[in-house]
Amino acid sequence: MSYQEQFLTTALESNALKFGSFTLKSGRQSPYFFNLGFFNTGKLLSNLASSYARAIIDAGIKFDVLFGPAYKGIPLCAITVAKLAELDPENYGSVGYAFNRKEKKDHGEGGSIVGSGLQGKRILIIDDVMTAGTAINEAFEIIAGEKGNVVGCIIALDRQETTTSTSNQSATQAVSERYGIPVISIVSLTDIVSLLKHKLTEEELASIEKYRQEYAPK
Ligand code: OMP
Repeated sequence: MSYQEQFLTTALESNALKFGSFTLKSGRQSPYFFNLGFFNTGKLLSNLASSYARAIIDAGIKFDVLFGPAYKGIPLCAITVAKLAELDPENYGSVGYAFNRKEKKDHGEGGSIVGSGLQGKRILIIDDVMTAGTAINEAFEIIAGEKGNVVGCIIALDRQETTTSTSNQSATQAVSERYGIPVISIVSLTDIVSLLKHKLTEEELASIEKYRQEYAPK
């Protein structure tokens, strides 16, 4: 079984991937929802970290710091950087990790970044899901403020949706083009449909197809 299939099977079993009717941050009404918060045990987190690490290693991206935007990115950068060091110590053993505080601290060391410094470093952003690309743009602003250099993004799920109804690019393609960087994912909506085809009902597949026609790049 590929790591993508393993990841999706675990997502289904843990209820991280659900089918029904969900209102997204963008206001869209989606027939499926992916909640990475359901990877909430040591075993599930280890599986999640392996999937992120495998996707990063496969893409061959070279970077100095893995940055996880608060709050959801915080455990993601920590578990993934540890797994990268375990799977490929030669190439990734010295990679750092960092995350931002939502509230600025005015005592101790101060500042809003915890972990490795970002200045002058090659940064890979790690996040959960990309729909319209709003969340990831905030991460770019934080890193630019710290004078870091973003060299890529890794997400768990690329929903392959456009940012606007008239756009002919998905949000990940738009981010990739805007910043001139690769945006990689463990899985995409295409993978959900192809790898879970036999585990989904006809109805679920039909509603995903309908949704896709509405929000996929034209
Ligand atoms: P964008 O900021 O529009 O790219 O949406 C991404 C964010 O939406 C994620 O960081 C989540 O907070 C949330 N989300 C999910 O977690 N899973 C989904 O399947 C869909 C969304 C969403 O609301 O679009």
